[in-house]
Amino acid sequence: MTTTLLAIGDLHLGRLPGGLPDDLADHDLAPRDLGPVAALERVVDEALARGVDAVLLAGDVVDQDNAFFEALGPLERAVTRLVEAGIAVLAVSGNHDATVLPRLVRAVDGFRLLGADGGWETVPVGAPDAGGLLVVGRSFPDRTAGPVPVDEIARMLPPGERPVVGLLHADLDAGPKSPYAPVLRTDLARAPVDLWLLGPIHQPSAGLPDGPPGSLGSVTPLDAGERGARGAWIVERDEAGVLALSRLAVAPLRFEQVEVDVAALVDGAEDAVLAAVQACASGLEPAARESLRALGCRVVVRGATGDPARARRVLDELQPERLRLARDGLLLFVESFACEIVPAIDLERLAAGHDPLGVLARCLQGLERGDVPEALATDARRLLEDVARRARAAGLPPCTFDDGEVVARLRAAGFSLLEKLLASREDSP
Ligand SMILES: [Mn+2]
Repeated sequence: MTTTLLAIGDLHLGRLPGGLPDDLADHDLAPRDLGPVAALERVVDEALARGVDAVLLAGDVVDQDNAFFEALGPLERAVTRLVEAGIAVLAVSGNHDATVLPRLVRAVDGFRLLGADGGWETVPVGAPDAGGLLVVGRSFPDRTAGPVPVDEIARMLPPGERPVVGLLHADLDAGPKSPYAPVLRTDLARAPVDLWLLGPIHQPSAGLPDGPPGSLGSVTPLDAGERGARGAWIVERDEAGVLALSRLAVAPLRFEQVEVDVAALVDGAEDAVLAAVQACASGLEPAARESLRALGCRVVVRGATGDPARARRVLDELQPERLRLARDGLLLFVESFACEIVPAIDLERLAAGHDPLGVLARCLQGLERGDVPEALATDARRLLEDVARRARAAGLPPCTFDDGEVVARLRAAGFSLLEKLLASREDSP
């Protein structure tokens, strides 16, 4: 006998995904078909098809505490189908659903919340001592929660050799003052738990049971910034009691980033963009492709050209509603463009000069090599974060900048300045 679990991270029922084209209806799709409700249906289909022993939900099942009614119908349907098939449904609440999830658990038969009072609670799954395992979890007692009492797990676990799976929504590696259940990964790794299934980080990072505790990630992307594979996870306990974790495709939507060379763009913009999007879709693993109904691509146009202004014009003139492909029930669309076109300039020659152009050219050469002066990177990051803060205050979606993004923006700004300096030099008598 062995035991199989299907686990999901942040689902956020009640939210519709952002970054979708507004002509979805022309392709017989609605935002709801591409969001958490559709992903949950797929989770149930997979759980039934695989005959798993339990479905585990790691918090933020519901987007907001006022989304009771949006969440009730889909959760009731899902839990009823699972429970009728003899599959246990175990959840912990997160910061988003700390008060609504206990109400939903009371309203839906067979739905079980672990550690509703903030204490650890254990549930055996499968036959004890015959291929089963133990799930230990703890919910957010309220919208905020103090540090996770990891040490208590060792004290309350019953003695036995079954593997232990931990289910938790917590602020990973945050300082002790975080109001969202802060916990250190190193402390989680030391606990007598063989595998942690964690929310709320939407970027999935779950890995091998022996590796550092990682996040399950969002089940399906909630905005265009959530790129790459999302989905559910399968936990299998083998005869020897060893746990293995693998991905399970359930997301109806995926966002990716593709690149188009500026030369191809100038030759035939629409064809070049659609070819890149199509190649992205073809490159997906068949298993990842199977649950998908839409794939949205951010198209980055990159490369050097003698006439950057013309290339930018070509890009501006593209009509997004024409950039769609529908193939075998999968809609491919362009979500946004990023322009990283640079002028074809002999940087080496300019860098030999001692004028401002030379200084700028040397700086750009450094950026190309990945050699970024610390002070420049710090200043750029501070400015970008300031812009992001103001955008957030204006109601725009949050954005973050990794090191690569900071360098890309510095590079774009540098080339744009270089272009202007060159143009002004040509203009001067
Ligand atoms: Mn979340």
